[in-house]
Amino acid sequence: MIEDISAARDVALAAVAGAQTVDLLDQFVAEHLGKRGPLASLKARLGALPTVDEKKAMGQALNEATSAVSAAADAHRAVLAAVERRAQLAGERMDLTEFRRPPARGHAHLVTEAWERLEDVFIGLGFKVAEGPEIETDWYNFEALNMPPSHPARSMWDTLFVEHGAPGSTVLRTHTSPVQARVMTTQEPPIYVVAPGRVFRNETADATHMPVFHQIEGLVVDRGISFADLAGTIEAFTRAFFGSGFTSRLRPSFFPFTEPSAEFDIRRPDGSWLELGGCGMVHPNVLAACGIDPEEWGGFAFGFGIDRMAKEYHGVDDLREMYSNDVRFIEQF
Ligand code: FA5
Repeated sequence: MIEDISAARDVALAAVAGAQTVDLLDQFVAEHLGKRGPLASLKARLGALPTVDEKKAMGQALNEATSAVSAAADAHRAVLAAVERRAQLAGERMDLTEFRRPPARGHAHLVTEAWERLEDVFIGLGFKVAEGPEIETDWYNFEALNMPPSHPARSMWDTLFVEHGAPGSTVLRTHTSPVQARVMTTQEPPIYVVAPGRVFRNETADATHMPVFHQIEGLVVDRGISFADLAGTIEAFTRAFFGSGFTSRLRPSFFPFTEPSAEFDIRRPDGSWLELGGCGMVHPNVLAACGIDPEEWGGFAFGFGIDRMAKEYHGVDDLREMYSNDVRFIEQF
């Protein structure tokens, strides 16, 4: 009988070891260790054994065989369960690579970036930042700047009027120069300010003109200020903003609020010139209109286009591109 028990145990162990799934394993365990299994039928034969010792020995052999098969089944079940769990996880895995891409980050508008860099450069040169309203009175936009009503120079700016107050008394500011007057009427010299801001003109958009654009104004009022200070400031700013390969020049020009007046151009490393803005020594009439004694104080002012600077800085061909909001264009910067 002991051989029968060993044989039944070996068959059961082989079946358990060969099971490929937990289900099959359970089925084999039930078959081999169950009530109708080979070990159970051997147990039924115990009663027929002649001696108590034999019954005891065979009973013990049967128990050991059953325990061995159970232990082998438990061990194999743990292995199969782990394999099945891994397969299940692999099957349920979701492809989340799309979400692992870093989210696309935007950036400030090219003009805003230029505006902020300009402020940084001028703050580095010792200037403070001032601002004024976009809707201005005729007085600040023109009259304080040495352009009395019906002065012909007013036609230098294609003015947009706002229906407010007396006809023609309120305008969308055509330049940032009114901030000069706002600063001079509220601050005591010495004054060193820049005033970046949005300005408006009744102009048709083209490659170098927008009806809404941005300027930065500079104003210095102090004792003993000369034209050389103006030229030096423009040169220092040009190199700080564009780099040392760039330089500047001044050409005689006319603005009612500066005397003498000039336009300034930036020379690119390839030798070509870009017209950037106007400048000059603050006109004594402007100082006087703002309550500053022109006998004691003098100064210079300048104003130039931020949009054109940003266009130049980034090598953009057409100002209108910068306002098209076309992602294919924006993503290049
Ligand atoms: C003025 O506006 C004067 N206020 C500048 C000034 C300030 C002179 C202080 C003296 C003292 P002007 O109209 O030329 O000047 O404009 C100055 C700059 O603004 C131009 O050189 C150009 O760079 C920019 N600009 C003018 N019109 C436009 C436009 N439609 N679109 C984009 N940029 C423009």
